[in-house]
Amino acid sequence: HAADANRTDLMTITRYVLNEQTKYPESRGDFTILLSHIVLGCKFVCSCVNKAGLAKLIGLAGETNVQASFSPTFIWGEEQKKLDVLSNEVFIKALVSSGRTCILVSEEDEEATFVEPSKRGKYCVVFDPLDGSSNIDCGVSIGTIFGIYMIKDGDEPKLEDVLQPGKNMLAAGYCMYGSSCTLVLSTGSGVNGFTLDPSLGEFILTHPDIKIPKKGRIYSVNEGNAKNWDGPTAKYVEKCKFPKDGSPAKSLRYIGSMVADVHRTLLYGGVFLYPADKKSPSGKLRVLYEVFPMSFLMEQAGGQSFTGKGRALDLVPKKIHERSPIFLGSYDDVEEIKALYAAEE
Ligand code: AHM
Ligand code: MG
Repeated sequence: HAADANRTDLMTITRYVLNEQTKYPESRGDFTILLSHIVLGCKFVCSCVNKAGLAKLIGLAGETNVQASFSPTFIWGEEQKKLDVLSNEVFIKALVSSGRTCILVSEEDEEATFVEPSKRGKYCVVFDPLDGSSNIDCGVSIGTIFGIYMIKDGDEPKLEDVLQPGKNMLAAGYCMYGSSCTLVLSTGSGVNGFTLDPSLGEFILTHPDIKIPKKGRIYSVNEGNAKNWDGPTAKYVEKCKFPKDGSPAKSLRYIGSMVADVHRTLLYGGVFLYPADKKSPSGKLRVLYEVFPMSFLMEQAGGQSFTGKGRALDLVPKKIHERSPIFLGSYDDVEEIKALYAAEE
């Protein structure tokens, strides 16, 4: 019986990735090791996020015990925002100690980290350790986003190795710290979702082969910026609310955490947009560790991702913290946005 089999035959994320690797006979398990270090970072952050609200209470009562069980830099209580700094440190240390990385780019660090030769491997990891930080204090979902590139064996790592188009990524994913902790991953052959079983401390495959609906009924955007939008964005959102072709109006959902907004878009369909506006002509979201990984996942799930000019994964970033406008989601919905931008030219 399938249900019984599931209970005793657990498909953990490590087992899943090991299976995937058997497709590559030359593989030495390096990717599996790298991923297990990313997973460790996600589990740590998840555990902190789950305690963040409580920590504030305990912090007021007396901080000493709480601090002892965590890194001393984790200042509970007064400064919960420290969570993003702590998350960054945990990821950097886990990635360096994996022995499989050479360049790390984090949203938290102005400069890229070049791993010292004795700990060097061939993977470059770009990541946002804790995205949606304005949502921490009120307990709303936040997440970690990551993308992985590889340098050629034996090459000396240089910044250009991470200034590559998103289509060259080997893998991308995010972990959402929400009502449950969900890790969504693509290694270039589809998208799979894993949920943390806290009693096991393992991510278990719960959403195999995620495909985004071809068309959706939800649009997701910060409408507070509407007065500064360009023509095509304004027209598209107008169309969502007042469709002229007899189709039903779309619902609006906007959390303000990219991971949560994209996760819902992936599962339910629809579009997520962070367009350019007059005040921020390049939008807000960062190419390397926000736009690229999410675009990679969208395409792998059968959706699309567009910048207002072209395919998002074709962008070639010039700087590690570059920004880009982004429109991603269901294939047909993004197609409509593309048509509006094409008509503008
Ligand atoms: P952050 O890196 O400061 O957390 O900002 C990124 C977040 C994304 O998660 C989200 O999509 C976006 O900012 C929301 O921005 P806004 O508040 O302008 O709507
Ligand atoms: Mg961010």
